[in-house]
Amino acid sequence: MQASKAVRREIRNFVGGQFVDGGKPFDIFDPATGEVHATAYEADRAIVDAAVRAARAAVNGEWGEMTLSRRRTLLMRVADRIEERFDEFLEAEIADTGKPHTLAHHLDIPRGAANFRVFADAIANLSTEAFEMDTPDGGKAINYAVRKPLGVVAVISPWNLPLLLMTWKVAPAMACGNAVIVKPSEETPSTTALLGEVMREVGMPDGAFNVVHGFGPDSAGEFLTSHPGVRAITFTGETRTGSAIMKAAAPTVKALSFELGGKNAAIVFADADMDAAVAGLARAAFLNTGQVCLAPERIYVERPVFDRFVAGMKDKAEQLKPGLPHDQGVDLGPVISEEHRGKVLGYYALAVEEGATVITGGGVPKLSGAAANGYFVEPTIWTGLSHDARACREEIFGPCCAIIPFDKEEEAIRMANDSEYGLASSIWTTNLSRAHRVSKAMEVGISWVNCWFLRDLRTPFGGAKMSGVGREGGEHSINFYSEPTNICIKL
Ligand code: NAD
Ligand code: 6OD
Repeated sequence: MQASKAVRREIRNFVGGQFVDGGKPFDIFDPATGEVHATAYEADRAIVDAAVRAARAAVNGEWGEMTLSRRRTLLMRVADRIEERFDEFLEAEIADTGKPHTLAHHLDIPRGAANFRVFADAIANLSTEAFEMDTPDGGKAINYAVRKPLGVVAVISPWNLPLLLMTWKVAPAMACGNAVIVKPSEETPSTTALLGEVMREVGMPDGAFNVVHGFGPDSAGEFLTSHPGVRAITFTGETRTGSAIMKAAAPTVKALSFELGGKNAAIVFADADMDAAVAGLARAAFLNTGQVCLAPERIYVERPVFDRFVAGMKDKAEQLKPGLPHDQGVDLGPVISEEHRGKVLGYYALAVEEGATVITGGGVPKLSGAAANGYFVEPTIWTGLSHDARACREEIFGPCCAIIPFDKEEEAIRMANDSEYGLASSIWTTNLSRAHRVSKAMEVGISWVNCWFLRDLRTPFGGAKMSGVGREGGEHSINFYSEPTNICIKL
């Protein structure tokens, strides 16, 4: 599935182990150039219905009856095959997102493979509970639980880390024996389509993995999330989309796991290793052009080191080189779309209206050649914003951050927690007691200390408040994608 300028990639729905014809074509843009590089086909209700039927048949058929060891072997083969076709996945991800080659090479594609290995292992190594009990007649009974898949699981994924975030849900769902139907983001369908090819190549039973393409409301997303044949929805995306999905899922009472938006805070104490804090938080704020749900868009810095920290961040931001994904030294890609660039630039203007001092950036970089029409924005740093400004409260999802001084630990904690979101925080200090105390006080799902986005896939991952519902990772994923049946045997 090589992209080329002459031949546009065709991305069809994948149902019951086959790429099927049908659906309305729509364009997929390369954000680094603004050019159309592929055509995808929007699944209508009939295609979504067929996907649900195929998934149900898989659960009731070969896939549902398969031994755990065979299931694990197949999932390991999926991981192997992603690695064998590494360059194709890499180029597909780059074409859809415009992200730098080095980033996709080191993060997105390896994590796609790792997700399958981790959950193939997790499902084999988890026990279920057992209790021996006394019975009223003076005898005994034994209770034990067996895990069963939920059935048909819908996976709705976003555009920022397409393969990574989609496989983060698909792998545990399939490890538990569910059949999945993925609806990837309409902006980034290519690596999900490639995964369909991989599923066929490894001999995955038909219907265990399906893909429907399209949009959210009145399209494949809504048809899937409101479908009575779907038992569970696992979703990553914006909080307001999560809210719409929750409504669609309510009439048929589906299980839900939601990883939603964030407005993450970082706190830098004066005793922190300042070089490490600057390097770590510049990476956190600007990686993937700020389009990481965990990125700190608010950084609270203890006043004695404020100026030094701001100067360090400015330096790092100005060293970033925007450009085409394969160009030498490029480490800043575009944002995902013209529309998203408009939103980010709108916040750049708003921050100024709200009284920000622009330390660096604030606009669009001047690029030449093919990148001139790409959706680039400058990495941007603000000071002087009130913690209450909209630019400090609303998720922007671009390469930007506000840096705000504080004097007391309690003040930093209060400002960090003063948000409707609660996804992640990043605390920088060399004082171990403070690291623990402040991390524990954060109203978030994940708090990193002297690091950011350091992931052990066995740990709980998810958001507090409006950043999510539930936890995934390791046994937390297995617990969501399976349900125990208790068996009570009177002895
Ligand atoms: P989005 O919510 O716009 O879209 C996500 C997916 O939902 C897409 O596939 C989209 O087509 C689908 N969708 C949209 N409306 C729908 C509807 N009514 N019914 C069913 N499906 C629908 O999100 P996005 O713009 O793709 O991604 C960016 C957002 O995702 C940011 O808010 C970011 O914080 C969040 N995010 C969160 C995490 C996390 O782990 N918490 C991870 C990555 C991204
Ligand atoms: O690393 C992960 O498992 C994960 N879910 C990361 C989310 C990143 C958000 O953009």
